[in-house]
Amino acid sequence: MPSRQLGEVLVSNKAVLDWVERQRQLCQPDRVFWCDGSEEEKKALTAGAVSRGILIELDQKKWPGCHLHRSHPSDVARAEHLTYICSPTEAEAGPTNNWADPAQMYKRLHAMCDGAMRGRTMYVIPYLMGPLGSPLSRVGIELTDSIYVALSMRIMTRMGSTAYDQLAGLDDFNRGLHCMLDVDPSRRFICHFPQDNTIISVGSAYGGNALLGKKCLALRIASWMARQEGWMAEHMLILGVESPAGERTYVAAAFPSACGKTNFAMLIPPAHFNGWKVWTVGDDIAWMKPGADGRLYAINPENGYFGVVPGTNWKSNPTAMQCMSRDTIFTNVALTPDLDVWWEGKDGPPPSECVDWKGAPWTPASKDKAAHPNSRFAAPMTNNPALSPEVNNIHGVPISAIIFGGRRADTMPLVYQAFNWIHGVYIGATMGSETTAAAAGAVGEVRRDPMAMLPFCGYNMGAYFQHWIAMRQHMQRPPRIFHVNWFRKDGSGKFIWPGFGDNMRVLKWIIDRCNGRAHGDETELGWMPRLEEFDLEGMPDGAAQRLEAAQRIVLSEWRRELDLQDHFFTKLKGDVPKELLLQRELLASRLSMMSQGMPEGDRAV
Ligand code: GTP
Ligand code: SPV
Ligand code: MN
Repeated sequence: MPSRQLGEVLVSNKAVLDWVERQRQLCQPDRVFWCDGSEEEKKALTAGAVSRGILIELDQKKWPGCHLHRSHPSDVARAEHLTYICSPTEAEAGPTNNWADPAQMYKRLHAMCDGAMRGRTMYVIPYLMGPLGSPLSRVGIELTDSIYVALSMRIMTRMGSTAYDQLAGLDDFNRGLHCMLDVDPSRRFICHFPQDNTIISVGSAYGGNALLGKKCLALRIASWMARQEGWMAEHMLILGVESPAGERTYVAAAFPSACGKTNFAMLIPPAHFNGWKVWTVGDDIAWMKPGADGRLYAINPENGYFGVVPGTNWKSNPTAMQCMSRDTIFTNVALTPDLDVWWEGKDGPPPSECVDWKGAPWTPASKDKAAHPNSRFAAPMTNNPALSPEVNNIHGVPISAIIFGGRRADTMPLVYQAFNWIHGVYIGATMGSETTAAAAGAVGEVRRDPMAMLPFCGYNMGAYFQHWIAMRQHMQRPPRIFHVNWFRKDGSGKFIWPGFGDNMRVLKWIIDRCNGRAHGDETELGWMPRLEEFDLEGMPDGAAQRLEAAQRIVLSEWRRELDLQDHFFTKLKGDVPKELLLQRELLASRLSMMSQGMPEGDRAV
């Protein structure tokens, strides 16, 4: 066989060749570069990106293989208002998604992409979501004119010829077209065509908008496929807890963007949990399917982590610090004069001077932040010292618990357990959380974010709830369902619960419940730990009072919560399954009974 030069075509699959050729004719790049995923290719592309100033090489002694990228200042987070589900009818997209008619949207986008890569290179990125050979894995091909996207996709997915191995001769692959255009918010669209397994993203080169394997394929398109095919695509971390005796229990947890998945998936237990160990399977996305034994099995479709940087340090998340210690692309952190990186919440004092995420001079006296609040690291999962040995298991890992959790300053206790599956689906469906910097728009406003999927569900949210309910029939041993909140605040605005490693105490109760080893007290909300049995050993004085405060059910707060849930269900119109409306009624009546015997003002929920 003649030796292949970097960038030359490496696939003979006709469906791939035809589709790429059609996109080439549309976008008219000067050059098409077929990625193979090799080390040699990575070196060449990285050198090219550095020479063009797209990547800045960091101090290679401190940060081997690491680079900094600065995105356009208008392009620093997911753009939910510019994200569309283009299914044939508006009803299929549902009231929580932006919808556009597919034919019209194709026309509009094709006009925008017409000649858009003139003078540029089109990178052809074959990628595999999930382990090679897994029946759950899916293939995508992303065409992009961003070398930063090409290098990031290499970290975040199993990129290269391995994807063609999974595809074999078939034409069953996601077609993803990404054009940077002029990175102008007024010409920015992230569009999904679930029925065509197609994504077109224009005008953004940031994270979830541009790395099409992640939110676009692995959540929006996959959630639609999963409903057709009887599985689940969820915004969930997957972790394994190993006991000193070697027993491994796997849990999946859905927290909204920037609400703690990466941190939880990399948890290091406090000293007193000697012999306990948490293994990371995934930190953002879970694909789950019932197995022959009646349990729910999960794979992580990703190959790396695109994690929030600010607040990460050797105390809060040493595992993440190790993940980003080599071969990592940082986006929108600050750069020091000696080519080190800095961000708010890093260990040690801020540098006396540096260059902020926009490239402007910064000192501790500056009023703006040095790193963008949504600055991120893209690191290969193989950097993770706690990477689960099961991460490449083609069958996935059996899930014992599903944990829902939002960022709530009030109302929501630290932890409770659903009475059963359907009650758990209701708890997930009514989740609320404060908005974060992960999406463009206001930060800190409580909104409903069902199952942490509000921005990621590729079809009608009511039908999605129905799918969750229906999945129960396919599992003789369904996961138990829990709700947690690490973010409840006290009267002075401080977090009541220390979080991070101490979340092991909550996780321990959860897995003990799953394995039939811990008591639960029945409350209006669900099962709660018995406070006197909850493991607080090694925590500072006052921990018992703080736990009690974190678990408190405050009727006035729940009254408001029920109203907010009602508003949300009303917004979904007739699409909410009646089972969930009934669960809300049951909760209201339990709380109403609780209010009997309370002072006048607290009664009548
Ligand atoms: P996405 O990648 O956007 O989907 O987010 P994520 O859910 O993986 O969020 P991540 O773990 O990166 O956490 C984001 C923010 O939450 C960071 O600022 C963390 O410092 C903070 N955080 C995470 N866990 C805890 C916790 O247990 N307690 C508190 N108080 N903050 C936490
Ligand atoms: C999120 O916003 O949930 C993320 C980051 O995980 S991004 O990939 O940019 O969507
Ligand atoms: Mn996410």
